[in-house]
Amino acid sequence: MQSTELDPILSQALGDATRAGLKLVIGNKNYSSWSMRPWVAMTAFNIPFEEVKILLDQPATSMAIAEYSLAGRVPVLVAGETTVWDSLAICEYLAEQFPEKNLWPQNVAQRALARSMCAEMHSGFGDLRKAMWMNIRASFPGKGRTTGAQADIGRIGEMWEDCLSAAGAHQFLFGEFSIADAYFAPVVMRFNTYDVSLAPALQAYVERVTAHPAVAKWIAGALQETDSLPAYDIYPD
Ligand SMILES: N[C@@H](CCC(=O)N[C@@H](CS)C(=O)NCC(=O)O)C(=O)O
Repeated sequence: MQSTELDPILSQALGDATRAGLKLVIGNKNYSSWSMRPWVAMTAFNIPFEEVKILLDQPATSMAIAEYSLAGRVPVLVAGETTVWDSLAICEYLAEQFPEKNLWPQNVAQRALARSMCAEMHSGFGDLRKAMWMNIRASFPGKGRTTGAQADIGRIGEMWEDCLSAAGAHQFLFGEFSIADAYFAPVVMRFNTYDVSLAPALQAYVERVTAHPAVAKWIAGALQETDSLPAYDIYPD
């Protein structure tokens, strides 16, 4: 009789995360762009986790986050004794723990590019993030187009265009959905909210990401939330 044995390295990697049980601490789905990234990645790749939501900008927010991470920010991933904070570190941890799921592109050059794009997103685009904050429920057409935000939109569009012309018009940035798409999903949300006009191929990508089941699930969660942060609900003149 033939026995089925798991590859020991794969089995150990799989074991660590699943045995521990994963808990992802996030902020409000409507506003927390950093929380959206690992949540979408985990959901897209069918990585089971318990969701813990902490409402942002409340008197008790800092204390509630401090129970999980002294960095004072969400998202935080708790895997047994291991705590991982910061969206990018969480995505890297998940990619390592679930190597068979290919959260990053499989090709080494594409993986380097995907990582560079996520790192640029993580440390950059401050003007876009400041002038065009994420608010999934809102509609702010034409708002926030500061010079800096427009430059950020242009740079993001260029990167997407390069990826999509290499991957194919109907694909995600690196073909299959990857961490890179999860990482740019909050930008897609902003492009929807602020009605950013894009070249047809980029608009089609925005629609593809918006319709991805994991992204659609996050949006549905944001639409169901009843808590609101008034400071982010009205765009000042
Ligand atoms: N670079 C961090 C940024 C995390 C961040 O700024 N999170 C915001 C919510 S989206 C937060 O926790 N704010 C805490 C607060 O408002 O008290 C990451 O990538 O995780």
